[in-house]
Amino acid sequence: MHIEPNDALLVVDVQNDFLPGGSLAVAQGRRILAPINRLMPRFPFVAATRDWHPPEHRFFSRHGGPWPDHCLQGTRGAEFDAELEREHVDAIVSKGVDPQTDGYSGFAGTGLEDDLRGRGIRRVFVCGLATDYCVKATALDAKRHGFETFVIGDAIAAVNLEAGDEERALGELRAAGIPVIESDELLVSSPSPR
Ligand code: VGL
Ligand code: ZN
Repeated sequence: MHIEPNDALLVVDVQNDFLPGGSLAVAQGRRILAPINRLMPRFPFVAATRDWHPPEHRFFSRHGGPWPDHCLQGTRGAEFDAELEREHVDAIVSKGVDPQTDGYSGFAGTGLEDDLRGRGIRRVFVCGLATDYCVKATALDAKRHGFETFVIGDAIAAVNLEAGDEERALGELRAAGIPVIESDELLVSSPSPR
């Protein structure tokens, strides 16, 4: 599968709090860094989302929600992982800013859809964290908005709050017409980096 001029890579929430040592760590999170760093320079457009919560966020457990405090605006936990090669990120999309809504999707309350349309993007490839929340929500929204959408299976990892969440999320994606591909399918057959 070739990477084409109207393709975008969406890198979801590769932030310290979602990686080992962070407040909402995804156990296998670091395995996604190498494939993401290989993919980014090959894509004509790369957007990185970041979870960017205010302290009063309703989804924090101290306000009755399911999550420990994470990705608080301006904190170290909200910074991108140091290994993520930032020079290949063209746009940063802050999400989860509204304290009343979960903010899982990179399209919720952001300018991402308009930005992609303005650039003539037709296909969207989603990678990052976490498979069962923000990757899933972002990919489902991309598809709903009419983009041909793929998820990159070796460049995502799940929280797995409940056993089986990862498999269920992948099943939902496939049922929505979103294929789960491997990074090598894109890397091996696509022409030179930009
Ligand atoms: C996420 C739980 C809460 C994610 C964000 O990035 O998948 N998960 N906030
Ligand atoms: Zn969050």
